Amino acid sequence: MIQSYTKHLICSLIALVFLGRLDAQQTFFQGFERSAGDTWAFTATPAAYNVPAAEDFWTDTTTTNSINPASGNRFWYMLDLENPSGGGAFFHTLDFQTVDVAAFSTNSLTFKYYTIGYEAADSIGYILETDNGTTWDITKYVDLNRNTTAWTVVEIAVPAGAQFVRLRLMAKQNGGSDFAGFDDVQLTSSNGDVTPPVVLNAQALNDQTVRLVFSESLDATAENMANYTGVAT
Ligand SMILES: [Ca+2]
Ligand SMILES: [Ca+2]
Ligand SMILES: [Ca+2]
Repeated sequence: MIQSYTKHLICSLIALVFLGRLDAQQTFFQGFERSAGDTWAFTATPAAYNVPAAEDFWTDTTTTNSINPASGNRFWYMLDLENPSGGGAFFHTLDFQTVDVAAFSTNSLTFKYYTIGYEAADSIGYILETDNGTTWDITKYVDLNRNTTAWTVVEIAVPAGAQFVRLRLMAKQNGGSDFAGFDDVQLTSSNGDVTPPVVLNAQALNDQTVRLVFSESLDATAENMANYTGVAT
């Protein structure tokens, strides 16, 4: 009876911890799909333009000749930004809505980008600010790869104790053969680590031993066989 009660109590506590973790999380996402799933609002400067006749693009769009969306049906597309169609020889920017993360201890901030043929004078990157102001410190600019030729994930480290997250994606570029895209901009804030380790690879070393590679570090208790026999005491 006592044992049964104890088991019930443990199960309840585990459920509470699990639910508590689910509650203690918020996510903002922008996939440029023009859908309800795009919860992280942004402002484009200059305003979006889409001029096929001049091959000048700073806009969300569907698949193009050079780049497909990283996810979904649309992404943010850039071609020949130094143009008379609304662009020019300056950084174009996407500023994402300020997010209050004061209630959370852990932030995961990621986006995907794609570049083809950017030269030294061209540039694509981002600035992260953690105040709730409106200015952007160019000395914080992070310059990214000019020729990824594939969608590439950028993971931005948000400093511990950050009260706000503001993200500015940026690009400047001239020429009709320099293509780029942004997609899947996401900020997930939580208390504690809510992302479980995922098995990335399994290798049979012999008929009794399998080596597993996980997506994140496991602590040393993963090697303690007692942890696999039931509820630890
Ligand atoms: Ca998308
Ligand atoms: Ca052009
Ligand atoms: Ca160029």
